[in-house]
Amino acid sequence: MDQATSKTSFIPTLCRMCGDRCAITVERDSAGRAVSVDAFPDHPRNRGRICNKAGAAIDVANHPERILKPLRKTDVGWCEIELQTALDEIAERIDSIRERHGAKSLAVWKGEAVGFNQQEGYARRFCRALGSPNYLSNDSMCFCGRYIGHSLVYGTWPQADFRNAQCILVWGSNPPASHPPINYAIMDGCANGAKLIVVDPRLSTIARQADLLVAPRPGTDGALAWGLINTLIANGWYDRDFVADQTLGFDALADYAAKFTPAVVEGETGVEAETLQAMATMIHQAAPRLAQYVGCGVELYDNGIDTIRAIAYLIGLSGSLDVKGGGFLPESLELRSLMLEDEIPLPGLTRVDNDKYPVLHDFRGETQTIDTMNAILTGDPYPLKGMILTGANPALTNPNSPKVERALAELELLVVRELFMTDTAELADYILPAASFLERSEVFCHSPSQTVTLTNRAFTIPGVQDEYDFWHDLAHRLGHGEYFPWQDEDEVNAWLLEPTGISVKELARHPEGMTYKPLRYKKWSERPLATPSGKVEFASEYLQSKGHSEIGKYRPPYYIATPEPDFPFVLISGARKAVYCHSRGRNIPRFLDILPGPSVELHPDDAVHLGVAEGDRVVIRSRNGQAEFPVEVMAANEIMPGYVQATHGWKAAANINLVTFDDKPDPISGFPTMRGVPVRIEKV
Ligand SMILES: Nc1nc2c(c(=O)[nH]1)N[C@H]1C(S)=C(S)[C@@H](COP(=O)(O)OP(=O)(O)OC[C@H]3O[C@@H](n4cnc5c(=O)[nH]c(N)nc54)[C@H](O)[C@@H]3O)O[C@H]1N2
Ligand SMILES: Nc1nc2c(c(=O)[nH]1)N[C@H]1C(S)=C(S)[C@@H](COP(=O)(O)OP(=O)(O)OC[C@H]3O[C@@H](n4cnc5c(=O)[nH]c(N)nc54)[C@H](O)[C@@H]3O)O[C@H]1N2
Ligand code: SF4
Ligand SMILES: [Mo]
Repeated sequence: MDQATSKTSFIPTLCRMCGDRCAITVERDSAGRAVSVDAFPDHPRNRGRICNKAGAAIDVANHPERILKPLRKTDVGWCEIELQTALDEIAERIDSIRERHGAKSLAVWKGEAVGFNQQEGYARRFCRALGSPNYLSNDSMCFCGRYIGHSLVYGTWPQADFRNAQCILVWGSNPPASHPPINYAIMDGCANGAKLIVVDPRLSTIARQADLLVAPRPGTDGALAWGLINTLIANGWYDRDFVADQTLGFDALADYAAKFTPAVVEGETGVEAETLQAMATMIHQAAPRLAQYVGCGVELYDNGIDTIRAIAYLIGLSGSLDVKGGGFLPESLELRSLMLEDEIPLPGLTRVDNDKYPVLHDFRGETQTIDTMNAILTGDPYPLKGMILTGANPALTNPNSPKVERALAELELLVVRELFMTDTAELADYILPAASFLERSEVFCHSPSQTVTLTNRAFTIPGVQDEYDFWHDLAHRLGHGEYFPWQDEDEVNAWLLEPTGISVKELARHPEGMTYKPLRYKKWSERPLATPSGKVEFASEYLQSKGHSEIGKYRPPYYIATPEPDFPFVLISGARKAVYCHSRGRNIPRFLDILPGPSVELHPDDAVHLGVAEGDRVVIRSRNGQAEFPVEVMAANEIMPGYVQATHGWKAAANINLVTFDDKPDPISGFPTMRGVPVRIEKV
């Protein structure tokens, strides 16, 4: 490692062991090695707290299994090659594919490890410069379901102001495991007097803290939300002035909601009338200080977007849009954009998912990865031949893993940028060593606090490229150098910041983050929202024009609508465990000490019926495939009978995505059915 100095130094930066980007300080020893991580004391994101994943950034960066040289696949296995040779060969092969099949036959895929902001911006920029509409990412099954659901109603996703709330309502999220800084804010809110309602069919960590725990049948949250809407409207417990002045479609909403009587809600969700009433009362008493957060628990069902829309309506009805303690509408910093959408419009190009999800395309400008696998295998609507993939491991994280592996193996060229040899990297023609987050620098905005922070390189490794250097070098080889004119990431940072009046130097002096705009509320009273009408859209003409329902109507999830008698259990997959981020971290000893292996969570009565005890192995089988897990027998109140939970990210037979569905998508977003999967459980 370079940058050796004669003494120890401390570098403030933001953690990227998960997407939350808490402020940390990295200690670097006199040899230039990163040796420890601590919390940075006062950044609004984490306020001096970090989770136990942060320290392992060092283990990742210094890991003996890290890939430090480019690898080319040959008939006799992997062979190390020089970086310049690898880039030359890759450029040549991309050129050849482009000549034969057109630029659209090439795709770029960014994964969760390089998601949001600048690193994602480079990948999108490169794809655009190449002239391909096929930018892909993990976001076509993560987060943008929630983003789209809320944006259809409010033009963006309102950010819950937990610390100032009087009622905090969490749907399908377990922040102590998944988003520790959100958990800190929720706990602060509760300490300030807020009541906490958690909606989760499992007794998650946050559910244990709840003042009111609501446990609907998985996938039925939409019916619960409509029951709440009905109760609020029937009692007159909604903000009449806000609704009259700022919203469209209230009558349609009220009409549809009237069907969701307490009896109907109980029949559909299993939630009793008193609980529904208690929930509505707590919302009413706290309004407008209702801070609502929706997690990915409700997203990966085939009714996800409409469920999220129904839940989102509660913000507008309770008048909590953009008020203190409610759903805040952050203002952004006018950074330059890396996207190239205006410069290179790509008219007339169909995406490889056959333009099946125009709403996903309009809101996120990306192709659905699930359909991309089909397109690679069938050549329909056109051949997809080459892919560059960075920061993702879809062979374990996308549904129907065997198909994903077949499709990626079918490509004429697959380039994977990685830190480690993964199941996806194994399928590549070239593996390029990627810099970890400690080896790069970017400008990062934390929108709920409206602060901007510069992340700092703690060290670099010769021959290991950061994301920018890679896209830059490849673009120059392919004749698109004009779009990557900056020498390095420092120059990119300066270019991005230029219109803001904040300089890199100034930003570097503020590792605690700089407030770029003071927080202001009720901005809807001054200017239109970013919806087509400028109003809150309970009913969306836009969505209707795309062939979907104008309001977020409830449809039962797949497993209720289409029972599969041979598969009597229902699988919920993917509940986050505190240490592992998706498929990462299984090579980190300190994580394995905390959680040594996979498990499937089972109700004790189900364990008795199946004749299995803690630690016994079971096969989880769906009509799609099977996986094998050791049993974890839960307490009777921790999971519902008939439902099982297994977290994704484990390899080989314990890969739960051998079982999940890629063929029952949400019709609006194309999100796959990773929860609510009918399965059979058999003792091994
Ligand atoms: N440690 C760790 N942290 C992570 C990640 C990780 O892999 N590991 N991944 C990151 C990413 S990319 C994401 S998207 C986030 C996700 O983070 P969250 O959105 O907080 O998701 P989870 O923590 O999985 O919690 C989902 C909860 O939803 C519940 N659930 C399942 N089905 C339903 C349902 O039908 N209705 C309701 N109401 N609840 C349901 C589950 O029981 C579970 O408790 O986490 C991020 N943070
Ligand atoms: N069954 C089921 N499956 C799921 C989910 C679920 O709930 N249930 N959740 C889904 C969700 S929400 C998401 S976001 C996806 C995530 O799925 P992926 O995007 O595939 O995320 P990871 O598995 O974390 O893969 C990240 C890869 O990037 C590598 N990496 C780490 N740091 C860097 C870096 O700095 N640069 C580069 N180039 N590479 C790096 C890691 O070694 C790792 O192999 O999984 C989804 N899969
Ligand atoms: S929650 Fe933990 S892993 Fe995620 S950014 Fe914060 S410290 Fe890092
Ligand atoms: Mo995600």
